[in-house]
Amino acid sequence: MKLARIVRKFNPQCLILAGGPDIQYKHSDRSQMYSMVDILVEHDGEIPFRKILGKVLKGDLNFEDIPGIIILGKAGVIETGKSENIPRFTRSPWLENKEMFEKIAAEIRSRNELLRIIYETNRGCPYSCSYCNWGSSANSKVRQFDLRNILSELEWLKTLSIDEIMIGDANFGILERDVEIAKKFTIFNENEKKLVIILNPAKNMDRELLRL
Ligand code: B12
Ligand code: SF4
Repeated sequence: MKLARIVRKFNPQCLILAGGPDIQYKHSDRSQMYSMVDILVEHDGEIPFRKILGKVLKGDLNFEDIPGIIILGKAGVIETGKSENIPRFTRSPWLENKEMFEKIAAEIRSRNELLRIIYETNRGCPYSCSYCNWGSSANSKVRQFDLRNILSELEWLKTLSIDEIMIGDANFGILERDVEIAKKFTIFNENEKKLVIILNPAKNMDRELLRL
């Protein structure tokens, strides 16, 4: 928010968006807390963010018809209803943007820094811990990323000689197919470098975790 305040100071016309798990979307004081922000994007960002950019490109600054956002304007707070989430992740942002990631990886390696990525195989969580916006109703279904894409992505990531993969899933191991994904990770053993994998295992699943 500090950064948003600085941007606002030097460019009062700049459209400022915020999103992600750290925002307190339902806070009674949200318009004050985020007074330097124009729009809060709750839940998944892919669809609303693209729609917002599409409108900006056309010079249309009325965002009230984009579902799932909270507009913090001078006229007050406008909530635009249930957000639009991608129901099944059939596309691969990694493979579709291979060249860009390969360029970034080469740059990081040229600085002798570690190559670390955050990697999702599914999104959502069926539990409802009160402090966490993942267990909220909009994100309570576990939505899977396409298994064929995952297997191809791991083959490609192996060629990048990644140092660390942080699995972003809330509960890796919750799906039967996660065993197949875990097995696929063994291809990284063929690399000279040791790959570090960080994961949050599914709850109450000691036996399944041992299988992984
Ligand atoms: C990787 C990770 C970390 C890494 C981050 C590394 C990095 N450089 O980014 C590390 C280990 C540092 C970390 C630390 C912490 N984390 Co963490 N982390 C995660 C994890 C596993 C993955 C995040 C991720 O990249 N997801 C994948 C992306 C695609 O999803 P996303 O971030 O949600 O983004 C989507 C939308 O939220 C939205 N969006 C996000 N940002 C924005 C911004 C804009 C402008 C827009 C329009 C949209 C948008 O669009 C994206 C696409 O849909 C999540 C769990 C999870 N799976 O999300 C927990 C999670 C976010 N962390 C959590 C917590 C509690 C923490 C810590 C506070 C832990 C602690 N006690 O220290 C710290 C806080 C660090 C900080 N300064 O904020 C909680 C948040 C709970 C909540 N607020 O509801 C989560 C949800 C895990 C959990 N259930 O406990 N974390
Ligand atoms: S199990 Fe983890 S991700 Fe799921 S609701 Fe609880 S804290 Fe959030």
